[in-house]
Amino acid sequence: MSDKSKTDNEIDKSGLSRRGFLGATAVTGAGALVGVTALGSAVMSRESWAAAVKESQQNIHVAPGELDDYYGFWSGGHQGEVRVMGVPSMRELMRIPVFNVDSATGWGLTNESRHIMGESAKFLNGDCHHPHISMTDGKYDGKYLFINDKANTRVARIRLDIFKCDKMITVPNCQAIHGLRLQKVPYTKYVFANAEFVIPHPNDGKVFDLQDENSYTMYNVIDAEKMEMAFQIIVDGNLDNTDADYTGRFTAATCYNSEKAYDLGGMMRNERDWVVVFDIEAAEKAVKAGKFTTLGDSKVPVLDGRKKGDADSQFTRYIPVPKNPHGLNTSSDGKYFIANGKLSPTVSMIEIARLPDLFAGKLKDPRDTIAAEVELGLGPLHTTFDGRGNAYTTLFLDSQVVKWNMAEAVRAYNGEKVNYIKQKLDVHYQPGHIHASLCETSEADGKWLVALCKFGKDRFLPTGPLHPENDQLIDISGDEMKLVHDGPTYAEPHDCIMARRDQIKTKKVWDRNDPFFAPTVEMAKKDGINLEQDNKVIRDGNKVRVYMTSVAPVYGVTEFTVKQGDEVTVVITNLDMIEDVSHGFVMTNHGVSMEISPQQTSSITFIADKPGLHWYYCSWFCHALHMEMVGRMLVEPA
Ligand code: CUK
Ligand code: CUA
Ligand code: CA
Repeated sequence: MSDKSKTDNEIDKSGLSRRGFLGATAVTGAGALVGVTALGSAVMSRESWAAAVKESQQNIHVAPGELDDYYGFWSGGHQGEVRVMGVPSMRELMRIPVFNVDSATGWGLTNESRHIMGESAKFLNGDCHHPHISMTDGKYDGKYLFINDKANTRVARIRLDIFKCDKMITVPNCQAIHGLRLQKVPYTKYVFANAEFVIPHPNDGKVFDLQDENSYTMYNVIDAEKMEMAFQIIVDGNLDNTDADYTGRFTAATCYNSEKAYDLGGMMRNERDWVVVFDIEAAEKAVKAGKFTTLGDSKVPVLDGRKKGDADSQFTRYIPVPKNPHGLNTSSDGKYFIANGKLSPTVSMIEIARLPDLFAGKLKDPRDTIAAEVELGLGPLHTTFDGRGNAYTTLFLDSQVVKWNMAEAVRAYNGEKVNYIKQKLDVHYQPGHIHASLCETSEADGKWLVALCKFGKDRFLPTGPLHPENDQLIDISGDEMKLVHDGPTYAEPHDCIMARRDQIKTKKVWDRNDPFFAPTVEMAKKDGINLEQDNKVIRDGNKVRVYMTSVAPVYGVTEFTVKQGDEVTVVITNLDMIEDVSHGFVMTNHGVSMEISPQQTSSITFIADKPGLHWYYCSWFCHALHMEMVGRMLVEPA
């Protein structure tokens, strides 16, 4: 860290010895990282917190009949879904299954969802981290939400008019999509997705050496509308998190394993790793000019963004920053890419206005783009913004959120005596991501902040060895941050995003022409079926298609007969027009369940492998006679 940053600020007062811990010698192993944590040394008891926040509770009480001001979209982590929350009430409004299998809606079971998941429907798990809403002119346009799957190297898109996933792609030639962000300006043409792990190319079992020049990972650029790969850029090192700027030209990504090491000690060897900056316009031009290669069977254009000796590629620059940096956040004023130091108590502010000169070869040293290296505390992971010039950074090891002023931090770095640290707030405990309302748009409004804490020990009723995480809501509308709510969450919302409620416009009833179930409509057409009227069984060898309507509280077909071993597809069209009258379809003892909301068509395929009478029933309580909404499948022995 720079000596320049050692000014007379609050950090110094609160004791540098503890803070110096990670400076040079900290790398004795992961145990040390958690060892010094504040887990056992919370400054206030749970009870005293409760008393302290009582008065600010008024702000978050959303009374019966009132609506929240913000939609929050929470990643469900390795549970695989997206959760929709109301903010500030922190009430869960809905869940959107994405990379998981969902028993209620039939996601992963229905033909419509499996069609969207494609080949990857064979995976029953996912690990999502980064939900982001599409933008136009740097503001949320409410069209889509995108999210990564680290576990199976996928990216999914959710339509925000129906709150359903409508596209999913597997990123080729890569392992583990982690960081994900969207182009902000002029609109979300691209999704930027970091493949985290370095792998050999081709990965065919002949080479296992990560130092080999054909071992690398790639920055992935996806066409957001088509949900197809646009191009890939090979990088040095690995990739962690990413973000885009407000000019539309640059993106940046953190690398923690510049060492290309296999193990913990190796990955912590270098005092500095780097931020890779991508010139997306230059990359686009190269692709258009056909100056790319491809890998194996894949047709995706691949650009080489690695250094050759000292020479930079035309698409990339590598800016050294300390040490195993993690979060990468673009300040909402558009001025900085901020890399969060993790193993360094600093964040590095990269001045975006200096990047054109860096790419033009006008700067001697890539480090000349650093506006400040700001000392904040132990374990900075992610940073967010209030639109008033302040940034908020999570300190994982200190279990704190630190509020700091960006302009003052730059002045302090340049030698002025300014106290850029505004406040440190204890959170409970070990915060990772942090998100302020509208913070990744030019409309950051500085009202609410959510700190997603990895440990919730002692904040909630005990639930056995597996504890919930703790998402804490913090009021940042005043000069001081005030903690107002503890929200237990299931494994594991790495990240969340908040949009004003007027920015999300949903449908109340399905449109019959919705592309979500278009393949099923197409199939019905081939069978000569009018989905809005017909109740018919079509036999096609050992394939049986049962078409039925539903109107509360009856199915259009209440009995059908098949032969043992037949492949049965049940297609149901819910003719109810009334908002909120969803039906379900469950075939008992067949692992079959699905949702059919008003005006929706849903279908599911299974093998009728057991002779006998099998009841099917409606699973959503739709009517006073919901229990009576049943039917029978009669299976004749083979
Ligand atoms: S990562 Cu989890 S705390 Cu996947 Cu965005 Cu930083
Ligand atoms: Cu239809 Cu319950
Ligand atoms: Ca490293």
